[in-house]
Amino acid sequence: MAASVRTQVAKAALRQQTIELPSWAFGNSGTRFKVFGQAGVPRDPFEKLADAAQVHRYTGVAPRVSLHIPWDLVDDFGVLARHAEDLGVQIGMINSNVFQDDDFMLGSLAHPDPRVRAKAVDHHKQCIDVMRATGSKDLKVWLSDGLNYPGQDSIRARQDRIAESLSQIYAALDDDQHMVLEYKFFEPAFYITDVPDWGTSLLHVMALGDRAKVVLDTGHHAPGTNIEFIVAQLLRQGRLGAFDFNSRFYADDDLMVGAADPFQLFRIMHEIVSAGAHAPDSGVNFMLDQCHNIEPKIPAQIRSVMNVQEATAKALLVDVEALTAAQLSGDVLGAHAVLMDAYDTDVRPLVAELREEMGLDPNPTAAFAASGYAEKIAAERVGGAQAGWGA
Ligand code: AOS
Ligand code: ZN
Ligand code: ZN
Repeated sequence: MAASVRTQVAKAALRQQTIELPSWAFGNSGTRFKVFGQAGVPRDPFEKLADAAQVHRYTGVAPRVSLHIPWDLVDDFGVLARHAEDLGVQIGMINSNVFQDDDFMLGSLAHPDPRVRAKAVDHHKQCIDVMRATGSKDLKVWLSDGLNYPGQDSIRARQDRIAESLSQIYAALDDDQHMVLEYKFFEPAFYITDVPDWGTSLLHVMALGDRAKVVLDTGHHAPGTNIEFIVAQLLRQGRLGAFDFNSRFYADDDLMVGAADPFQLFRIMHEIVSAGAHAPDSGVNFMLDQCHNIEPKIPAQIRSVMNVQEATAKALLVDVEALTAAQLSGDVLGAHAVLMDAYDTDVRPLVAELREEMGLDPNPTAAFAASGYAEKIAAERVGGAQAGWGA
């Protein structure tokens, strides 16, 4: 394929790709040391959606917003969904929260007490009701369940309890609803996390059925983990349901995707593109899971969307014929060079051109800054809410 044709194919694919935003990225967040409040942050889920809609307005590729329950609890979710539509966005995945209730100190779906497990299962059923009310088709489960001390509980019994609890949740889904199970190697538990890795998540979702898949949060691995290998394996099984994109330098840092290691993001997107999983019907949801503790939140989300888009553009520019030929002939350096040529391409003109073709400003960051929206919300909103996380 000629380079010019590849560019056109890349643009067509980028027009189709969508990136989902987390509602919690727009609220105040921080570390356990301090939450620095920002002027103009949303006071309720309606305002979070309004801010998220700004990101879509200037990037054109972020039309969905994930909710977190109960952080985004409202009286009438139908009204919230209509509000989203009025703003030009939709409600995306519904994230459950079984990590902020005193009852869950020793776990939720893995808790030794059947009463607490039932309470955790019930919370997921409430989330499924929210999905019905908002039209969301995806339930996202992340469990903080784990142990701090050897001997604290039975490792195997906890896996059995999780399997049983998950099967009750899965059974409560409608036929057109799906669930995804996220893994994380540590924190808040430090000795064992009950769903610590992709293998454990995969075993659980495979036991549930076809409508259960794995969520890969890029910040949830030990340093040095080869994430693109995990992506490739999950894609082979048809079980990569979603990404929680972010960057890490140390642990679950939740910094902007592509900030710490843009090359890793490119390698991940290369696996995605090689498998055709960037297509809208591939079943992979490209989500952000980030907190913006010290930087302005809407511009940070805009930048993150652009980072994913640029990594995808580079992956789409890989000369597949040349790469395959080099790989099959054992040309190690030739194959590597083909990949690096794509990575080293400055794709900013390409995505700027794409935005103009989509009727958008080629520079979303500048366009948002010029819009006066940040000043407007700072003046209008007083007493913005905390994201619910990181206090
Ligand atoms: C927690 O570490 C996970 O990343 C979850 O996805 C969590 O629900 C999300 O980060 C909200 O803070
Ligand atoms: Zn996550
Ligand atoms: Zn996380």
